[in-house]
Amino acid sequence: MFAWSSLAGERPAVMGIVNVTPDSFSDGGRYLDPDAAVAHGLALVVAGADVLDVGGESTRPGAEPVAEAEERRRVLPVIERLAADAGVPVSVDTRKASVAAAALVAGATIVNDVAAGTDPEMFGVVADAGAGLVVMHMQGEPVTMQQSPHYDDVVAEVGDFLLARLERARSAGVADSALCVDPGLGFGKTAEHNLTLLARLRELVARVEVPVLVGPSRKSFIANSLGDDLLARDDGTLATSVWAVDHGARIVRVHEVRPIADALRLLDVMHELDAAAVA
Ligand code: PMM
Repeated sequence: MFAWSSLAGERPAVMGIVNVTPDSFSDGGRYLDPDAAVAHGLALVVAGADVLDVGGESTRPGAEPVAEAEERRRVLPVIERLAADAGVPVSVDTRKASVAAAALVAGATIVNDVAAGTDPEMFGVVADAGAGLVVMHMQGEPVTMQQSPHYDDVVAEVGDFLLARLERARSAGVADSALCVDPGLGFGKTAEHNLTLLARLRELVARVEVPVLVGPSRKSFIANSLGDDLLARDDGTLATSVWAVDHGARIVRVHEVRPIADALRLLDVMHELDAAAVA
């Protein structure tokens, strides 16, 4: 039985991204070869990743869906080897219950579902395997989600959605300790919506009562504030990751693990000193 509390205990956890895709927006094509993907995953663990997230379908804005057989072909060999050798839990980033089921057999212990159980079999597959689950918010579909995202109150609406999907996951038999939610930065949201979700993250954390994961890594809302080059996107990823953890997030999903893991360790030390000074 996977439980999020087992990942890093009191410490926030870093989820390292292993995209086995030709077209992800920041690392598409780099790790399409299984050997390269496995080597990258192992390097992320050395850099401080507490969990690895392996995905075979890009969900960047405008991305076309990937056929099931192709998605399996991309992720299964990588998951099998990382589950055997990485020494940390492996998660599969998929919207398809059949891919999730095969990945769980191959050794994954978490399903990261950016479609939050839109596939009607998904939550049952997770429950049967005793796997962990990330339930993420998305408005629309990757192909069209950035065309004109609209919310009256983005924090309230994302929270309502996540609570409803959590209820469905529980009804399907997923244990409370296996549940985690994600506001879905960049998934059907303007730059302002993403920044508002981060600014008011504590409200979401207080409402959902399960660990919150955030994925700011290299997303365009960062470029919107800091300018569009990869270095600025990594700087912004660091700032938003530290902010998110300081405002209640338990897990951050990132491409460049070492600076984030280091920054979060330092943040922890400062919080301990702060608590000791107050006591
Ligand atoms: N972002 C991407 C893909 N999967 N999963 C979760 N839970 N949260 C995210 O923010 C998220 C995700 C975007 O693509 P990437 O893999 O290139 O970062």
